[in-house]
Amino acid sequence: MQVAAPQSFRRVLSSMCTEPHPAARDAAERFLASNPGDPTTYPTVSALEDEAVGILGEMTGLENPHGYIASGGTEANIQAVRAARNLAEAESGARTDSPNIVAPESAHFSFQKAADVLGVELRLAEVDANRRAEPDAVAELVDDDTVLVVGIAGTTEYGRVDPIPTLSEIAHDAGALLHVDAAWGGFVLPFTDYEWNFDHAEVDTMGIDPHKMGQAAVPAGGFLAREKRVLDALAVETPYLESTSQATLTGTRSGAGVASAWAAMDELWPAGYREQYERSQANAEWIAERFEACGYDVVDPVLPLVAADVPRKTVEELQSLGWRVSPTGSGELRIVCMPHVTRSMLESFAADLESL
Ligand code: 0PR
Repeated sequence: MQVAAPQSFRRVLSSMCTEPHPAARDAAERFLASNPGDPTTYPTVSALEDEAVGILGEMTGLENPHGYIASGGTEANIQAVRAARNLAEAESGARTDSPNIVAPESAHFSFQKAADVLGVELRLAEVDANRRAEPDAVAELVDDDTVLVVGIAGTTEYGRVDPIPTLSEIAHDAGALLHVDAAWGGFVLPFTDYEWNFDHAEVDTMGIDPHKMGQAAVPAGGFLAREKRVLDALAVETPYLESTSQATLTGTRSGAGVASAWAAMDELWPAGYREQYERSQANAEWIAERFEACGYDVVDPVLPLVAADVPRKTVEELQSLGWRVSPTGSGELRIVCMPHVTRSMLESFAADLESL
């Protein structure tokens, strides 16, 4: 049987996946059958994982990072909630028996999954007119049972960066942890002036995904913790493996994802990622202007992600021309300027848009 041709990214505009870097593709293939979940049996991929976590630490201002290459942003978010819940439970007398987490309403839907599987209440705070977390609204929802406050560094729908230092203060004043979701933004934010990382604020945990702007193969997410005790709060004993404990959520993991994350970062950090950020940001600003020239309202692209208020009928027509564009919750057309989204691709998209 002939296997179907792989996905072409030629007209994909709303995805957060992209064409892996050739070095990442090659590394993924070489490590397809290895399992970093069993480091004594697969020491090579395990060593690559340690190095990959080290590079993620450099990117996020964390000298001594504790963490691992996860399956993606969803796993990192679940693990952040799980660690915070477990630590609160382990506090003397268990701090709460009805833990909650507080996130801006712009948070990715994976927090709903986390809350559901972990039996934690998810409280969503309204965002401000600029679509960023509003500290007062977050503070209002935080109470003695709050174990985690979430800030987003690059929101899924509009690429917004929350005021991380202020959110961190709110979290710590309440005895909670602060998690930053930089799943998408983490590979572009090092080249901006935003205060989003471990160095800028007392951040406890972070998700940052090599398989998004990092140009690694899927699946390659990143989970980082400032302190070892946070990762330890996730560990379970593994009696019949040579290694004695495991902090990851999944058991068998993709050696391909780990090796490709290492290879992409080894190749691209920092110069390659900086160039990519500059190219993507310029593309976002260019297409934003074209939308405006067509008379559509545009959400200013503070990171390489543009949303424009294009009527649903026009979006459907673009889709029928083969453009993969999906709307935001409020119905705006959304373009994520991933590495495969080139200027010539956007020119051809703009020509189609203008012809409608
Ligand atoms: N956090 C943020 C800020 C995200 O944007 C996403 C994914 C996640 C967490 C979850 O990451 P994983 O999907 O790796 O677990 N945001 C994209 C979205 O929901 C995911 C995506 C990617 C969707 C590619 C479609 C697609 O083609 O839109």
